[in-house]
Amino acid sequence: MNHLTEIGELLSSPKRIAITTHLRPDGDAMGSSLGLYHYLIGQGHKVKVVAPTDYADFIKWLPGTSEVIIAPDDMDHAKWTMEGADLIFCLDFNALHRVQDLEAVVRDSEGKKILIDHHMDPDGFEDLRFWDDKASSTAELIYRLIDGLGHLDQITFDVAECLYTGIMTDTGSFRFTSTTPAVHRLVARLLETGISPTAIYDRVMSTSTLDRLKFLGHCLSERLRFLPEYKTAYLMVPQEVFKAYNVKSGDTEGLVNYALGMKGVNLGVLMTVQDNLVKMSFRSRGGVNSAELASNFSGGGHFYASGGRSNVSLEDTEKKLLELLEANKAMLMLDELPVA
Ligand SMILES: [Mn+2]
Repeated sequence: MNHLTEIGELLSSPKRIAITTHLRPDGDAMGSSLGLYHYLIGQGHKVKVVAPTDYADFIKWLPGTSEVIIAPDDMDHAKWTMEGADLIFCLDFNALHRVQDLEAVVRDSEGKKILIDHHMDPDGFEDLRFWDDKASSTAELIYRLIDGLGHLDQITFDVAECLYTGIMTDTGSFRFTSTTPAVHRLVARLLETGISPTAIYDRVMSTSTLDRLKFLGHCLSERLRFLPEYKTAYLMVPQEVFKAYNVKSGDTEGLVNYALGMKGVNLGVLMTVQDNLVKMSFRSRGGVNSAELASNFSGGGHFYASGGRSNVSLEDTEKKLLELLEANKAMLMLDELPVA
């Protein structure tokens, strides 16, 4: 049940609005947040975007990025913004712990919480929602919201650059199964504002450093295992590898897709050690439900893309993963048509 009408009513008079998203914001988190920001500013609202943590340089060119409050750098400002907001838009996450240190201040704020998201099973902290787990991205939902409010003519160049970036990054450059005809139609509408797909792709994707490419080479040659009996490939990357190649956690972005990209693989898994936790990413195809697999590691997400974490060692996490593969062998070996 979505609340387009109620959201439209709330936005029909000027409001103080905070927009927030999940920690370590990705292209969709920042693209949807800043796209909504530019639209709401254009409607005469007072708007601030608050990111719970800093985000990668490859999205720091987005229009409006210099106005974003990064909570750990300016916690007081982040807190007043939440406390003084009439409305708090919560974008691209389904559970309030995803805003990390902002969790209490968002929960306790008297502002109405409006969830806009495409992850499975939101935990229900919000007052109003605009949610669809079949949407390619939260940026697509922002477009649909603007369209639903009858404001497609308000999609400016800045709004379009932000939303395009969100959709492009969350669809793996328009190749995931969520890339529907409707997505291409709305992207066509974004391109009509004059934005350049070539320039945006280059700013976001053509950003490798020599260290990062060598790190990738090491991971693929030394850290990749293929288990044809489970149609699974996985990468395990211990902390010392990050140090040896002088790379950061954000540099694992996209690594898991190499595992899924192998012929005969229905499930790709990446395990890295970060902040004394094993972080896990799952990517799947066919009938393999990554979110269900990730739920065994305190995680979840989408049918074909999800994440989890484990607080035992990398080796013990691997053991647990192997048991899980054995228990789900029937699902992993299926080659049926996509069900989501
Ligand atoms: Mn997203």
